[in-house]
Amino acid sequence: MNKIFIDACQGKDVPYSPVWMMRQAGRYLPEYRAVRKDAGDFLSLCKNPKLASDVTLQPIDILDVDAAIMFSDILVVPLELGMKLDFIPNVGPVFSDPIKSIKDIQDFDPVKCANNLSYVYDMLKITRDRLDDSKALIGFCGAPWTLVTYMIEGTGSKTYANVKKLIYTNPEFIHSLLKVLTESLKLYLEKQILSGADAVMIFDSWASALEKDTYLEFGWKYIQEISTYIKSKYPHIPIIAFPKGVSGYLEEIDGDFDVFGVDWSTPIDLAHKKLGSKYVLQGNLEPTRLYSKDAIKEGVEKIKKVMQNKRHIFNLGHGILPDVPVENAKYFVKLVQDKL
Ligand code: 1CP
Repeated sequence: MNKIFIDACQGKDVPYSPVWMMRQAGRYLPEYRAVRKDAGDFLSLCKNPKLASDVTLQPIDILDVDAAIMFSDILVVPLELGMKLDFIPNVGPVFSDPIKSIKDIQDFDPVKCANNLSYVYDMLKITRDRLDDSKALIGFCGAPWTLVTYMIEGTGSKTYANVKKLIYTNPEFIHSLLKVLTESLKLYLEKQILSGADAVMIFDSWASALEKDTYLEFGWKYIQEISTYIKSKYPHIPIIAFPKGVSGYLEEIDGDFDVFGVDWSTPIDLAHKKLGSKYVLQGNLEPTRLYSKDAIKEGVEKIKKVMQNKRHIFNLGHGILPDVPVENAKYFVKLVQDKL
């Protein structure tokens, strides 16, 4: 059966722009909070294929979105390269032993890392079996640059001072780390595809932390390398790239991918003008609009006016926030699907 999401990724005509939300399986859903409690903690949930599959499917059952995104986190890759990771409630991810020098990465092995992530592949296999044929299953990874920020800063950062200091004082070291990650991510996405992912997305959430030329060299270049590898082997699998915060130089964004994820700070008409003929666009409702139905309606109409249901996938411009009313998330999905 045709999946409207995959058709849209491939630029085909579809009855409406398919819709899903970044972080759609998450804390705003009481059903998610219940399963996470059963699992014990966030990482145990990620490592439990059956429970991770259950939460992957929750937004399909509750919201009727057009695609499920596998439940996991971008940081399982550094975890399986051998770093110690904790998710601390109300704080977020913490690497207690962040990377400081080349000797900290000597034992990183991309093949071992990709093999260690078998719990993700098991979850994808179960989920693809359980998911209706009309719905797509999205796999994902974090981009090398965004992963490096966590691996060096140890946690989320406001200034990225440690990692940026290394970019300007020891660029070879940062490139060595980016290269190990790039090799790991190629194999990781490939194994996700072989386990049932119908499309894959690369999240570069902290692209905006770098100035343009530095981002192109330390960030975008590695996304291009991963996309080219995947496209050359799996040309039918759509790739979504989401470099967040690059609106000042959209015309320099180029690569072997199908869909460009537009973040909420990028005007959709600007993205449409600069990239709309080259890539299908995904996005970009401002996530806090989900607090108000009027704001949702106004935001959706603005986007529809520019995109005209062509070469477009509806999504938020970043992740859904934990205190958004489920009712409003449902309203957003139904409004886009013309099912109100
Ligand atoms: O308490 C909890 O239950 C943990 C909250 C949580 C959840 C639900 C985290 C911790 N990760 C996730 C799941 C997750 N993370 C998904 C699941 C699929 C879905 O979208 O439904 C995805 C795709 C991610 C990706 C992710 N993790 C990104 C990239 C996307 C983005 O939002 O920018 C990033 C930067 C992370 C790191 C991370 N993991 C968790 C948190 C709180 C964070 C961000 C911390 C920070 O702001 O630095």
